[in-house]
Amino acid sequence: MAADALLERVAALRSEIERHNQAYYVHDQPIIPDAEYDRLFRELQQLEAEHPELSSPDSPTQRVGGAPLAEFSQVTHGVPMLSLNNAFAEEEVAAFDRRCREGLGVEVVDYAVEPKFDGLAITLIYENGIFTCGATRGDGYTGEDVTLNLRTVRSIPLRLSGTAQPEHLEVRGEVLIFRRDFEKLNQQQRAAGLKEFANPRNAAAGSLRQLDPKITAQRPLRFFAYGVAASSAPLPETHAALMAQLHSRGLPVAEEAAAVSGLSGLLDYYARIGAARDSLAYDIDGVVYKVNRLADQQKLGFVARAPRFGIAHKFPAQEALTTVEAIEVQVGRTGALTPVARLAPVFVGGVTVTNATLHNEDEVRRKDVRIGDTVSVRRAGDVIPEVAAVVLEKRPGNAREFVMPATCPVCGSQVEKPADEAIARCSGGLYCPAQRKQALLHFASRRAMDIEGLGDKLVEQLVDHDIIKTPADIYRLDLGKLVNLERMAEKSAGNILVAIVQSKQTTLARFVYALGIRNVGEATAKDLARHFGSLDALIGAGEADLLQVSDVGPVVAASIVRFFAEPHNLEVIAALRGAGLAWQEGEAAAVVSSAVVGKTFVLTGTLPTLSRDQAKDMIEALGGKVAGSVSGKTDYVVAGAAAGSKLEKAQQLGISILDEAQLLEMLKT
Ligand code: 9MJ
Repeated sequence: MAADALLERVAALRSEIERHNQAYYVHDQPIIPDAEYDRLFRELQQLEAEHPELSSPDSPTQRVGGAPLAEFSQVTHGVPMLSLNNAFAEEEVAAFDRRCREGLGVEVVDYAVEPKFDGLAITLIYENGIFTCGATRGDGYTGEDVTLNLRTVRSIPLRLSGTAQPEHLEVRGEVLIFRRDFEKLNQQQRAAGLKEFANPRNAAAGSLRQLDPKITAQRPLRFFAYGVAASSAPLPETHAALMAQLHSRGLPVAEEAAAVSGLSGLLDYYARIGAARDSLAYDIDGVVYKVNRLADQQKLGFVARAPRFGIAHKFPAQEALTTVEAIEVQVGRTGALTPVARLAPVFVGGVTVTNATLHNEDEVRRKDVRIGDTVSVRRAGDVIPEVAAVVLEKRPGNAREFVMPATCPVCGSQVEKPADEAIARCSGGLYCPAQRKQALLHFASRRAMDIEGLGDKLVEQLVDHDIIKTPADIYRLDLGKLVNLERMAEKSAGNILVAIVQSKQTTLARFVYALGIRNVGEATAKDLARHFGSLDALIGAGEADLLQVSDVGPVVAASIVRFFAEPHNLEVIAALRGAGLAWQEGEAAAVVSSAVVGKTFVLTGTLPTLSRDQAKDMIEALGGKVAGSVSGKTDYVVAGAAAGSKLEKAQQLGISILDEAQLLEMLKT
């Protein structure tokens, strides 16, 4: 490349990359996909590597610089980094507003209001628009020089945008981690066998105080500006205008910031942000009110160590310390066993919390929560409270470890936990009261036993009134038991009873599917029925036998064996057979030979005579498979009227397309 062209390209790449940083971090509106950004970045890196004479400290490639530090040096803040006073109750806010009104001699004060970021306060110094120094708050007067770490934070511009830059500008703001990035970071920590962070704030603090900037560079830190401590250029008239100016210079500011008037404006804002709190991308612990006119701020001045012109109105804490009195196990609808910490009652996030989920056994081990421990409990909005971390220093000598029970605390069936899964489950699917409603609904569903009318509401009532405990009880229902239920006319009760009787004549495949064995869906149930021919052969099958069935792998085989090993389940099956459920049994099916064996079909559009379920049943009965979407694995697409994108895709992929007549013809051969 000619020297001029090279210079031009490097400059273009630098400004292009900074533009995308801005779009992404400051305006929250990425313009190009991440991959394209990475490509530009790599191109710039390569040009700079080939031409070291072009390197420049404000190039976006220079965010991660040199070697780790031995320690941070101290920085004395030119203007102290004071914190705001806190208000918790409305009266305290009213008192603040009164002081402002009296201090300024006005009836109504105009305020700038903004979220209170729950991160770490920092200060950034820009000289002629170039980022030169960044420091933590420390004790407010002296902090630590974390410039190298802050250079790695992509939402902090290394060079401010716009033309006229003040010679000296000192920006104040907060470094934090977005909640979704925090979840990802903890997943990575977990995968690497490292300790997880208790919350985004701790993660941000730990990341900012790394002596090796390369580590900080891997952490998803963000920055938001909320003030200016010093500027060599004149400032705008109001705080709101000042924030807009920082934004135009490329610094991220809170989108939720607003301007309001008087006490009612403050309290409305508090309520509005409080309601939106859980949907924000980051944690906040309150809102901040500042007198909007900067001249008025000056006039009000400071008391002790805090400005008089502003106050932080805090939300109720979302984390609090308490003790674990017991760890019990709850059984969910699907049989999942969840350890739950029973806590000494504690007030968190505006409510009293007495339980917190521990998710699963691995989580209990990872967090090392023991009975008797002091823990910090976290609650975010409507989310179930969880144990965030253990305070190890407070662990009593007699703290006890949690042991997952070997049998279900609800029904006594064996608990199963496949080695590669985190969740332990009750294996008494057909019998366990905790799983009853779910099991019954599945049993009666259309593609299982197909009992029309036995839906949510009815199952709910039948179980709650103790009329039905297991699917076998369905076949003991009579008119007398049904008509006493809410909203159950004699006619519909009659219809349901007819549907129940009709369901007795079924197929082995439907019956196996209806049992609700974990990992056994409709297709597997069909394969099992075809392979074993009879229920007893299936019940007696060992894992090795099951692995012979097409598409049955070790996980499915293990869950089938466990299901039939549970005596409670066998009792229910015996009762169902006793109730007269019947299906055609036979020898293990000989390998069927038909034109559709092993072929994958996709159905689309409306066929002239067959319903979609009918076509599916026919194809599957003859050994074909029916898939939901068209892919390279599709052999045939059966298209009816108003077929849409699936047909188009099939045409693109050159897949054979059949109409109903051709399908029927094929099924015959
Ligand atoms: C936070 N933490 O969000 C201030 N803050 O202003 C906001 N903190 C502050 N303003 C003066 N939004 C001192 C501290």
